[in-house]
Amino acid sequence: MVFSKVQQGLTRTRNKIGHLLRSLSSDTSLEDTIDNLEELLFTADVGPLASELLEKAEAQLKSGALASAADIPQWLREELAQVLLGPSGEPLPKLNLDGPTVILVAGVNGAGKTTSIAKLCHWLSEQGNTVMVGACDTFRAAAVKQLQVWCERTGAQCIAGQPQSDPAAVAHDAAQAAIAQNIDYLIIDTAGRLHNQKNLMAELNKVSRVLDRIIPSAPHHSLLVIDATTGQNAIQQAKLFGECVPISGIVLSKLDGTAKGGATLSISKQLSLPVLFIGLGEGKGDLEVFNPSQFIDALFTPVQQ
Ligand SMILES: Nc1nc2c(ncn2[C@@H]2O[C@H](COP(=O)(O)OP(=O)(O)OP(=O)(O)O)[C@@H](O)[C@H]2O)c(=O)[nH]1
Ligand SMILES: [Mg+2]
Repeated sequence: MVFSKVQQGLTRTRNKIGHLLRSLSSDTSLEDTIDNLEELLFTADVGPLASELLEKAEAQLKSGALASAADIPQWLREELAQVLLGPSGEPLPKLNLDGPTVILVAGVNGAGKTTSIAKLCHWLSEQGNTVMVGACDTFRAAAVKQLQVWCERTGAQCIAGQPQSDPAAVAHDAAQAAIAQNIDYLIIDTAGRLHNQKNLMAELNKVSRVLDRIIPSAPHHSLLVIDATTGQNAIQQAKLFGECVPISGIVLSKLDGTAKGGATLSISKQLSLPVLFIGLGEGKGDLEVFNPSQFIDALFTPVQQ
């Protein structure tokens, strides 16, 4: 059931690389095989990982460690499984046993932060947790409203300030409210765009420091939402955000809207960060805990014609 949802979400990526995968198994000459593998890896947008895998395949075919082209698909699956980093255990463990566990959510504008927060509210409350959200994107007028609507739909409480108010002040109020009401998880929405990037990063840092002052070691999880359609640009974004808050995991949104699902592979490898969740649509239920082997199985499942 869940598996088919991931499969379905990856339809575009599977469509794009499926025929290449099949042509791999039917090739005979070494040259053709390497050529096709190269096309496949670049089409799948796996980034710098492509050259690494290609060199390895070539060496193994030449040495005989890989007997024939027909062995390549299985070999590729195994190689990719080693590259993908998923959550080790629970994706968002309750790290504060005496009070709210705080999740800070960051990312560039339009990445899917607010939608992913709605999905996380749904996911966490389905597991029996109480959830509160701090509307710290006070920069964009409509942002608070959007979050409030989602909170109504998911049953989470929303703490908001006045338009244009200091996001750190909202974070402060939200943290105090979460303690007072003995909430299990407090999720902090943040702005994706400010007047300039320096301000954005400074603000994120300030929100994070305020949270830590009120709730020990908060934020306990700092998630970076990456739009899967941005491909390799995501690496640069993650580095920038990582400089002001230590990112603990990635939420990869919009995998359903891209044929570049392969970018996932290089994102977790290049950042050495786990992908904790994947977003597969715009509804509150369109979020899955990232499972690398399930993801690879889905990627290698041909689209039924
Ligand atoms: N298809 C699809 N669309 C998504 C997904 N996640 C988010 N979106 C859409 O992407 C758009 C932007 O999402 P938001 O959640 O508003 O993004 P944001 O990062 O909060 O944006 P800002 O607040 O402007 O920084 C919306 O139209 C969402 O419906 C997903 O997993 N799949
Ligand atoms: Mg938003």
